[in-house]
Amino acid sequence: MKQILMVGAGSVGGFFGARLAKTNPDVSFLLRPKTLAAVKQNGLTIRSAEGTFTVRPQASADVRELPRPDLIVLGVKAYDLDDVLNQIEPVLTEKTVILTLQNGIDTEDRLLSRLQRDCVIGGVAYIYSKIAEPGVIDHYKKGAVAIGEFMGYESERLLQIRDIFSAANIPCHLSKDIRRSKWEKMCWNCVFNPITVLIDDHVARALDHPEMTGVIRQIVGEVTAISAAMKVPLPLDMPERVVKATQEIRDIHTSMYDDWKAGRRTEIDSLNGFIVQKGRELGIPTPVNEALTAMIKTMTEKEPTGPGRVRIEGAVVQPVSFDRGALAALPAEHQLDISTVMPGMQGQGIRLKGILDIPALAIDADHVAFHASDGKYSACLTLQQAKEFGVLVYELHGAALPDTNGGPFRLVTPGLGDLCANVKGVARIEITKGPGRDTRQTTCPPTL
Ligand SMILES: Nc1nc2c(c(=O)[nH]1)N[C@H]1C(S)=C(S)[C@@H](COP(=O)(O)O)O[C@H]1N2
Ligand SMILES: [Mo]
Repeated sequence: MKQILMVGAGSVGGFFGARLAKTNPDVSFLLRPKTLAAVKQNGLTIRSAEGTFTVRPQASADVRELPRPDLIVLGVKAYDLDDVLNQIEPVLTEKTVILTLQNGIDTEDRLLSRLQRDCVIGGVAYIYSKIAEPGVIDHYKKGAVAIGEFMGYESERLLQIRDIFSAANIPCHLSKDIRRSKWEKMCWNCVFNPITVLIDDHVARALDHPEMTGVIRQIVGEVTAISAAMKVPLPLDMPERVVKATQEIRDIHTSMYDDWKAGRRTEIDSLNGFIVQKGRELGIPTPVNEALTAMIKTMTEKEPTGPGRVRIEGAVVQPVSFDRGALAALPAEHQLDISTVMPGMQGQGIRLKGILDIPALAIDADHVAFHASDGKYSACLTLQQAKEFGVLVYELHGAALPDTNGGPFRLVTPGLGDLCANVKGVARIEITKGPGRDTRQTTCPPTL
């Protein structure tokens, strides 16, 4: 096993990969374009109390440009697995070994079922590190791995991987039951990842609150019920073990916390969400994990945006957004058959009164500006004019208003006379105090 390919240079892949590359010239990296550019320019840097260093390994966004690997180490998020498999497929041979270091339980099974070959070594990473910026990892605590064959024996290839890690001074424990090691870490992850996000604080804050003890017990109880049903029984005192293991890393946050703060997607679907999904399949109730999954997803998933939505923002207590379905669901009294104002057009509009009354407006808000999605065109009316005359057209012949007609949302103001405002492709409705932006020109007054 000579050539090693590290996939990803995040908090896990970056740290272990750099440590390996420091002493081993045969380590190369498969990276995403943004990270690749940073690593090509400045190398990959680990900042750590144990010593800061930079390596300049071979790296590419295309695996075919790198030496064909004997060992592939996956240090990417569980949700990137399918993507990564597509990328590495071209260089896989009968002998390539894949070591997985990601969180979650089903990575290895997904790999095996897709590749149909005994090529996977299970791994667990114990580390506390963060991406400071692309190509720069801050390392705070730990930095060890446990690896194991799923059948439990000490194979030749397992010992070779152990030697590779040992040569790089990375503590590498050989696990006789790697599935169990993964489930043990899963217990910890399912407790502290979501809780650190919900309390917006480090793990000790949760650990020290007396009422959390029961919650921790329930979360771990559900996780161990699932693991037992999946033939990995864990000890009865697992909740106490989780608490005990946390006492020595009291000050840390978690990867979910860091992902949330950095605006990245979290691994909730592979952690608590996985427990919930398996619980459904197996008929085992997992109410606490279900609540955590729902809350984390609601908190961390971005409000949907994009061409099919219009958002009311600015001087409002809380911005709101709508898609076509939400507009169609508003009360009939606000709906308008647009053939009544635009003869010959079979379509549907919503009176602005119906949507401007939904958000709580700032007390002294008095104007509203309608911005086109290209950011170039906008019209501003007083709130009163908008409520009296404004209509947002959102449907033509029962389908979304096409772009060619100024869709998906077009402001018209029938009856407003010379002041008429007409904006194609409205994406933002901005409530303002005093007149807002208006780019209309008098040389070609809008029609209607
Ligand atoms: N987003 C956007 N909306 C707009 C404009 C524009 O340039 N951008 N021009 C306005 C003017 S001056 C006219 S006459 C009408 C033209 O609409 P039409 O392209 O459907 O004929 O759109 C109005 N709304
Ligand atoms: Mo116009």
